[in-house]
Amino acid sequence: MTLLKKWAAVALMLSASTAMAHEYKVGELEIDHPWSRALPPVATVGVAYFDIDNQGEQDEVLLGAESPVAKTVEIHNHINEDGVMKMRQIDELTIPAKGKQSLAPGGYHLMLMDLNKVPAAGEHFPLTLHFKQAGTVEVEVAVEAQDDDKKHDEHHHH
Ligand SMILES: [Cu+2]
Repeated sequence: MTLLKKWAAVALMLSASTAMAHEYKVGELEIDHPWSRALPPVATVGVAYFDIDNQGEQDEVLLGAESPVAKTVEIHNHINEDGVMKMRQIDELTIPAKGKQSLAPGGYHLMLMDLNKVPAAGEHFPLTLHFKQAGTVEVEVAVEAQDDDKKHDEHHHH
């Protein structure tokens, strides 16, 4: 009985440390630290960012995504059009063989359209990713409070 309890405790610790690492593996892919910025309660769209590491010998392709917090999820890129940064929807995103792809502010990102729930800082929400080879994987997106730069800016406005 005591031994069983010990094992249960170990299992619990292992799952807790896995959650903290916040990294997901599917096939040859490693998806690292999915995150999103906290949004104002009136927000209608959101974003999700993460890094994808492709350890495989073949290019991988992100085909799409979905989340219960949004009506649809689009893959977006930022492009410079006549000196103005604009977001543009793309059909798919390639992660080169033995390479990496970053979804980050100012570049590729997942756009959560028509939010039916605005996730607050400190919360997590599920996001399902569809890959051409590796198939489907569900990740948890961590909603982070506004970054230090933003806080810094707000401070200056006062
Ligand atoms: Cu976008």
